[in-house]
Amino acid sequence: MANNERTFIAVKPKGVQYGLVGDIIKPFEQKGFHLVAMKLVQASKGHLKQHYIGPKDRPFFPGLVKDINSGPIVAVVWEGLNVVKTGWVMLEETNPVDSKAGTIRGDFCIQVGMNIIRSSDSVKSTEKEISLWFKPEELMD
Ligand code: FUP
Repeated sequence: MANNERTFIAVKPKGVQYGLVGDIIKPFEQKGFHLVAMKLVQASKGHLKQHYIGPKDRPFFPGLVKDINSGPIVAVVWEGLNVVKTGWVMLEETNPVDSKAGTIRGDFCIQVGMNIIRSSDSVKSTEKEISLWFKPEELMD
């Protein structure tokens, strides 16, 4: 069991603009995960293209990059047992229409293009995402 598993989450610009940062961070703190790093950052389009490699050929990709480039995001790293999978359960489905009430996307958003939060979906992708957004010295033990 890896108690030091880490995940990367990002509150997207709309979540920051609508004052939802506290509501999105709180469930992770309450759950008992450890905060390892957090910052408000304006992502460049180049940086976002490196981050979103999976959907880069999808029709919604230009709109996705434009949206996340439209203002600062809050980038956060959490650590704890099974945090990647548990984080996904707490967020719920990519499309909020499929997300249950009581989850972050189930409670705070309606449209897939405005789903207010991003989370790593595997232990492998989380390592890449954390190193893309944070320098090693920004991560606390
Ligand atoms: P997720 O891993 O939940 O961020 O979801 P994906 O990697 O599948 O999609 C990345 C982002 O693209 C989602 F957060 C929302 C956006 N998206 C759309 O805007 N339209 C779609 O049809 C699918 C995804």
